[in-house]
Amino acid sequence: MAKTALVTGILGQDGPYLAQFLIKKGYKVYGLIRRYSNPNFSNLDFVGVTNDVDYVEGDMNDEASLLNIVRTLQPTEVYNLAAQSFVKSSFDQAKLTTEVNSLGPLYLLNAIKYFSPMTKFYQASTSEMFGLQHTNGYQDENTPFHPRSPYGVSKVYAYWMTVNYRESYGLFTANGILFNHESPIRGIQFVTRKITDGVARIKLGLAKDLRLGNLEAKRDWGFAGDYVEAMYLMLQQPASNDYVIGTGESHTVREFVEAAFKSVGINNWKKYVVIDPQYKRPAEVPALKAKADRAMKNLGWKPKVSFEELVEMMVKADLKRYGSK
Ligand code: NAP
Ligand code: F7E
Repeated sequence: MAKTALVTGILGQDGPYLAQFLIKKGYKVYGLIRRYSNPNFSNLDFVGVTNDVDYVEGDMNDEASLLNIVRTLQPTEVYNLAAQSFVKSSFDQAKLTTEVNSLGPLYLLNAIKYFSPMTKFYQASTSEMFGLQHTNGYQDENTPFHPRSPYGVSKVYAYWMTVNYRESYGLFTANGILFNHESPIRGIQFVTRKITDGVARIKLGLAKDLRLGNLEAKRDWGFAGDYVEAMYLMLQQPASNDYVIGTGESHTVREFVEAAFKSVGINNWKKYVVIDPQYKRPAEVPALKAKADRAMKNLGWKPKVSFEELVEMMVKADLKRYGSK
C-alpha cells in the first residue's frame, strides 16, 4: 500500500517542495489548508503539483480539526510545516505566534499519541532557537538555545514537546533544526526574496530603491528544494533523532544584496539601497552558521545548490515574473 503523508503548511514555501518530493517517491500526500475566502495555490502551481495533492480542511489553532484528520487518515508520516514563520511579526503578534507554533504541534502530537501511534512526526524546528548562542562560531545539535524573538521562543517549546513525546510515549518524532532556506517561492517579506524582487524591479525600471534594515546580520542560506529531502530522510531512519540542516557557509545580508545586484550587472548597489529603521528588530540574531555533520553522516544528506546559484535562481525567477507581466 502507498505511504501517506499529511503535510501542514502546504501552501507555504517548503510545503510545495516537500509535496513534489514525496509524490515522486510514490506517496499519497494530504495537505492541510485553512478556510479561506480566497485560497492561493500559486506556490503549488509553481512546482506543478496542485492537482496531485488531496486537501483536508483544518487549522493549527483548532485542536478538534487536527484530531479528526489524524484519526481519519492514520497517515504514515506527518510533516508539521505550518507556522507563523515571520520573525518580525512575532514581536507584534506573540500570542498568535505561540498558539500556532507551540500549541499546534502539541495538538498534532496528542492526535498521534491517542489515535495513530505508528505515525511518524516531523517538526519544523529552526536555527532561530539558537539566537545568541554558538559553539566556536557555528551551531550544531549540542549548542544551547537562547531565542531572541517570540517566534524563536515558540519553536523551543515545540522542539521540547517533540523530544518529550518520543521519550515519554515511544513515538517516532524528529526535529529538523533547519537554517534559513530560500527559493523563488519564498514569502516576499523575507529578506532574500525582498531583495531579489527589488533587484528585478529596479533592473526593469519598475522601482527606484530597495529599503532594508540590518545589513550586517549573517545567515546560513540554502535552497529549500535541497532541505525537504533531509526532512524525508529523518523519518526513514531506524530510530528517531534531531538534526541540524544547513550549508556551513554564512553570508551577511549586505553580501546577498551585492550578489543579487551583481547578477543583473549592477555594481553600484549602494545607489539603490536605503536603510529604513522600520525593518530593524527589537532584538536581532547576529550570526548563524550550521555544522550539519550528524545529518551528513547519518542521513547521507548534503546541500547541492551554492549561495551564488541560489541568488541567481531567485533573481532570474523574479525577472521572469515581471517580464511576463
Ligand atoms: P511559510 O512559507 O511561512 O509557510 C507557513 C505555512 O503555515 C503557510 O502555508 C500558512 O498557511 C501555514 N499556517 C500558518 N498559520 C496556520 C494555521 N493557523 N493553520 C494552518 N496553517 C497555518 O514557511 P516556510 O518557509 O515554508 O517554513 C516551513 C516551516 O519551517 C515553518 O514552520 C517555519 O517556521 C519553519 N522553518 C523555516 C525556515 C526557512 O528558512 N524557511 C527555517 C527553519 C524553520 P497560509 O498559507 O494559510 O497562510
Ligand atoms: O531575516 C535582516 C533581518 O526575515 C534575515 C524564517 O524563515 O529563517 C527566517 O527567519 C535577516 C535578519 O529571516 C531586512 O534583521 C535586514 O537578520 O529573511 P528574514 P529570519 O528572521 O532569519 C529562520 C531560520 C526561520 O525559522 C524563520 O521562520 O535579514 N534584514 N533587512 C531584514 N529582514 C527582513 N525580513 N526584511 C528586511 O528589510
